[in-house]
Parts: sequence; structure tokens; C-alpha cells
Amino acid sequence: MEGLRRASNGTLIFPEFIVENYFKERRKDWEKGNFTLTEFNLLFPDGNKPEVLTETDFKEFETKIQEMWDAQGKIGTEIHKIMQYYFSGKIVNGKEFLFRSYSDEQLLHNLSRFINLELVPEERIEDAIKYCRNLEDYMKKAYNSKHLKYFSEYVVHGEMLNPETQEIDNLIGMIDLVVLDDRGNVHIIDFKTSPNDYNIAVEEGEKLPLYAYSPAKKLAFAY
Ligand SMILES: [Mn+2]
Repeated sequence: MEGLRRASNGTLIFPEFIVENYFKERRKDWEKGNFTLTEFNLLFPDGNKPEVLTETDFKEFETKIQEMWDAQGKIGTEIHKIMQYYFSGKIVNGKEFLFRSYSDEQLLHNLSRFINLELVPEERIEDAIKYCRNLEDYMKKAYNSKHLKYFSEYVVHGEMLNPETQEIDNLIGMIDLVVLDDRGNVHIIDFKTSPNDYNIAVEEGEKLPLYAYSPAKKLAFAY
């Protein structure tokens, strides 16, 4: 798998996340004793940061952070699953679950059977359900439609010219949610999950505070 490149100079359109580079950047801060709040809570759960940090400490930090990312990735996948089931339902042993038409209570009960509750506890599933209901209402208003058709995990594929090799490459991708409105317009929705709350009240004209974004996503663009 390769990222898309600019035809003009062959550089990647989206920066690639390179773990070694990320930790090289973070290490500069750590050596000065600077940790993000997330890092501090993860690496020093008792609240005590040692005065002197060793090579062994830094290696351990990297392992712990990578373990946290793995867990967050799995949680993100479960959340995407909830959204998918909500909009498209699920067929199990020939029985169709039309989650969207259920009451909130029924929905929670039935969804919980298919979600790893150790990764996503029931309260978070409830949040996700609320989010889906709001998204549905929002889309109906925004797209000025009474009935929307949903296509989850929609696979798209096609050919493109690879500017580096001048050969035709096959591209394949998956869209989280394709929505078809009353007038036949197609809308593309991509779900994003974050361990931090994006719903922070911000004064009009003010920027979202930096801590609202995952430091890893932010730093991917810094090198
Ligand atoms: Mn997504």
C-alpha cells in the first residue's frame, strides 16, 4: 500500500506517519522534562516524574504509548462498527436487525451483543447511539430530505495513473457512509474517533484548543 503522490514533484499528498520520527520528536521534549497531559497520566500514573530519565525510561515510554495507540485503534474500530450497524443494520443467522428503527433501549440492548464491552462500555454505546440519532436528524435537515438511503462501508475502486511509474494502478478504498438524498445527491461521510473530546465549547471566532486534537495526529505533520 502506498499513499497518493503529487504529480508535480512526487511528494506524498498526505504525510505518512512514521513511528520512529514521531518518537524522535517527542524525545526532544521529554529530555527537557516536557510531557503532554495524556503522556504524563499514562507514564506517571502515581503523579511522580523522576528527576533523571534514562534510555530505559524512554524505551518504556515508547512501548506504553504504542500499547495505548493499539487499544485506541481497537476502540475506534468498535465505534465504527456501532455506526455501521446503526445505519445499515446487521443480518445474523438469517435474522435481520434493523437497529435504526428500534427504541433507544432496545437498540442499546441489541447492539451490546455485537460490541466488545471491555473496549466500549455501555455508556459509550449510549453516547454513540445519541450521536447517530443526531447525525441522522442533521443530515435530513442539511440535505433537505425526508428519506435518506444509507450505504455503510461502501467499497469504491478504480484506476489511476501513477505519476512515478507512469503505469496504471488499481485503487481501492472504503467510504464509512454514503448517503443518497431525495434528489439523488450523494454525500460522503467519514467517521473520526478521538480519545479527546472534540465537543469543547469555543467562543465564536476562536480556534479549537490544541489539546482537543490527538498529539500524534498533530505531530504527523511536524516533520
Ligand atoms: Mn473513518
